[in-house]
Amino acid sequence: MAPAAGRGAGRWERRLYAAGSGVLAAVAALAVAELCAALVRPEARPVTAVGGAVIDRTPIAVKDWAIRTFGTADKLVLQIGILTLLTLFAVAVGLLALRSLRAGAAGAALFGVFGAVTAAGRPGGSAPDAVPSLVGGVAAVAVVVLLVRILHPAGRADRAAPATEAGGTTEHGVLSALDRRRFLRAASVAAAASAGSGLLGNRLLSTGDAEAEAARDSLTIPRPGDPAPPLPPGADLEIDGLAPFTTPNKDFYRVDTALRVPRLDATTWRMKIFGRGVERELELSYRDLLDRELIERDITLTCVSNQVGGPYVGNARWIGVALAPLLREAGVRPPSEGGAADQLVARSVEGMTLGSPVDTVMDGRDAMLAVGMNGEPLPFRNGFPVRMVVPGLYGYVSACKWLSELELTTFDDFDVYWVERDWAARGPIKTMSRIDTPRGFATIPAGTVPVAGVAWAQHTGIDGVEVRVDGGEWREARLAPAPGEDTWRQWVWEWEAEPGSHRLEVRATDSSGYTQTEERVGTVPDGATGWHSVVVTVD
Ligand SMILES: Nc1nc2c(c(=O)[nH]1)N[C@H]1C(S)=C(S)[C@@H](COP(=O)(O)O)O[C@H]1N2
Ligand SMILES: [Mo]
Repeated sequence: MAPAAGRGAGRWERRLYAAGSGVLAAVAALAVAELCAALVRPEARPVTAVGGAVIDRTPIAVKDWAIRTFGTADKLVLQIGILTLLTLFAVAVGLLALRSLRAGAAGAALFGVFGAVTAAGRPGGSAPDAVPSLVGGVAAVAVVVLLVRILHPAGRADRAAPATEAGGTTEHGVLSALDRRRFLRAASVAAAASAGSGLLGNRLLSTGDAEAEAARDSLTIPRPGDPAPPLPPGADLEIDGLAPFTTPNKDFYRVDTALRVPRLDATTWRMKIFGRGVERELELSYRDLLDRELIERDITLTCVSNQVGGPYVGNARWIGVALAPLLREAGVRPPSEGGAADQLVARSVEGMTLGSPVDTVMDGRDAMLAVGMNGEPLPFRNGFPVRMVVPGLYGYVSACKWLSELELTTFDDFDVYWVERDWAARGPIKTMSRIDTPRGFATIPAGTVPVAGVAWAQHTGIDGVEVRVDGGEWREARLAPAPGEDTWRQWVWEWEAEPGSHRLEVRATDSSGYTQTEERVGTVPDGATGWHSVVVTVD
């Protein structure tokens, strides 16, 4: 009886150690890759690259669901998911190695190759991006082979120490105290080496980040030659719970596919303008942009993924270079004047592409290459050093962050990133209104209650907002003034609230005379419609 029990326990101990070896191999791979990525570029980290590739391939419905469910944490959830899968794979590789070292090594190598191919194949990726994963793969193979060898009878056979049942070193036997010690010692060395290179890599990466931050902090955006007029008095109603007229940078929404925010160096940044109908290609540095006349405008940005009542909308005071004159300088004419290109494709450093209609960009609105946001250089997460902003177009068809080039082409010839993923090629912002206060499901005291929110119809303007209670008559809300047509407007309606459960609804009418439709459609493919409503309890 005793020997059988011992053999069973021995088998489980070996399996446990083998699984642990697999996990250690994965940790070693990521740690070594971290160090290499610090030397190549942060985007080449295997988890970042694989995560990015997953984002690129995620079906639109799933992506929409993820943004809705996890909000800005969607990327964190994705990375946790990838690490969980990697751990399972690593356990499998460790167990496989116990059966056959060669197969286990191949499994570990596969991990490296997968990361390498993914990293190099990402938009904006190149051969050097494969290096961190490849070196990580080599580390994984080494760790799994060195560790599992100790557990492995075949490994001992290699070392001319034939295993026998009597020696207790076969796959089924109990691990000898000597082997257990050797294993634990080797595992500790592997763990320590991983921790060392991981921490060093991480340190180098964060030093790079700190340097980029210091460089950004030392920049000053010149005073704009064409400043924004002061906000009309009362533009901000300053009601509790109502979104402020100007969204502070720290609260500004963020939507992009970058798992790691690019931290570019403004002093080496350059962009070019080229393509169809361009008579003189332009190449511009950050300095070149700052040396031009700068315009300053209040513009409300909105994401096409914003649900009715959603948070992906914000208003900022942008400083930048007017885009249309720049395009004219390059010899570009809009299609309405016989120009050859109808699509302006903006490309970012991470390979993202966004396409705007040339006619829209050049129709006289304040389309700009923005460098400043609310009195400071663009924050990294909002596109430092330079991004596009076009009033009236959803972000996905206009607001390219971390801009690297502008290419004139046609909608027929080129599908940009989101269009390849079933979003509409053209995305004018739909007229929308939102109730900010009272919040849905709030309990409020009876009496006079300010019902307030925001409404937007960028580049058209908001003309009226109406509120109704429990499907009753529509009541005109009071509109706060706005500096122009390109921002949202706050509104408020004083409600004599009586006890009970009530449903508040809002709808806006824009300056073209259009009143928001009640019909609810989802965000895909070109933006949500419908009236925002909240249900509240009055005590
Ligand atoms: N490089 C890059 N630019 C991008 C995106 C992106 O994924 N990558 N997302 C776009 C989308 S969908 C929107 S709504 C806006 C959001 O800008 P914000 O993050 O500054 O609010 O950026 C746009 N610009
Ligand atoms: Mo968006």
